[in-house]
Amino acid sequence: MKQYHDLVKLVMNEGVRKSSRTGVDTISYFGAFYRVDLSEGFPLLTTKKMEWKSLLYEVLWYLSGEEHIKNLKQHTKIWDAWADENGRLQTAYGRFWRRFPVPDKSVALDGEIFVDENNPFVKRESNGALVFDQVGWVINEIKSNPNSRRLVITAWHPANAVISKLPPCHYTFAFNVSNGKLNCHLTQRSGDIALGIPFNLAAYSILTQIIAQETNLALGYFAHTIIDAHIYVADKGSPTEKYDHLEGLKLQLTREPFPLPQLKIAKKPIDELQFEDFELIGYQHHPKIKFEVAV
Ligand code: UFP
Repeated sequence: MKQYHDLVKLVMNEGVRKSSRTGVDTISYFGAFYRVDLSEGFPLLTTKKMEWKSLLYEVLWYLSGEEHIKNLKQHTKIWDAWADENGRLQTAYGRFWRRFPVPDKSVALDGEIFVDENNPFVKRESNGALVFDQVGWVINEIKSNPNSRRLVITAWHPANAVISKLPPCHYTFAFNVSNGKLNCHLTQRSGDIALGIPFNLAAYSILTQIIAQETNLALGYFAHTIIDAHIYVADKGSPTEKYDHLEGLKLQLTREPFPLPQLKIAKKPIDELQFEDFELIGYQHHPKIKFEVAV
């Protein structure tokens, strides 16, 4: 995919070297943007092998609204390091997408606007908490008011972000309908170009296709803004050497992309979709490239 290769080159050539929380330096570029036309195929990178099954399980976990990884961890270990011994996670994207905490009328401040319990997307949970289903609301809005410019879903909860071990990286996204096509824009505060971004791109492309199918729209663009777009780097012979991503990315840039695969999704309501309902067709790819995660 040309856009990904251009992004890698941009960060390599224009980025500045900075230290990072992980102890591994990065080459960092502020404010990167690219977009891909989803009607041209499913943008799973072809210039390296992508383990797409774990990311599909992750998307379905987001849509489940769970704040724990008890079910997810049976299929992928990607979130194990961030959860506590009971499988609870402070970075539960889906928990905020599907069950965002809302102020209760009884405790609302004077003049505060709160969502009424009669709103079909508000639920009272068994522990008494009032929550709002952002995904359900946005789908309903896309169907009834497609020209809306308020089709926003957020995973950023300011008080949660203060205590979370890993506050959401891809923290807000918005839909847009133009010419009968569904577009999606993702804003990401921090993006690891070699490891994270290829997964984030594929995950939100799956999500956009799910929502397009649910709302009977054709596929439009996926657009992505990455506020701190970075490549992990380390000097040869330094203690962090194994975390260097530059050599692997340079190898990837020499590879010629294959035509994109297609993703087929069974025609089912969004909350009934399961792993088996997704079929990846025609995924041709170059060999895997090993990148170590700097935690
Ligand atoms: N990261 C991503 N995408 C993700 C995710 C993490 O690129 O979906 F969960 C990377 C970005 C960064 C690190 O390199 O993980 C998070 O570190 P920080 O919180 O310091 O930005």
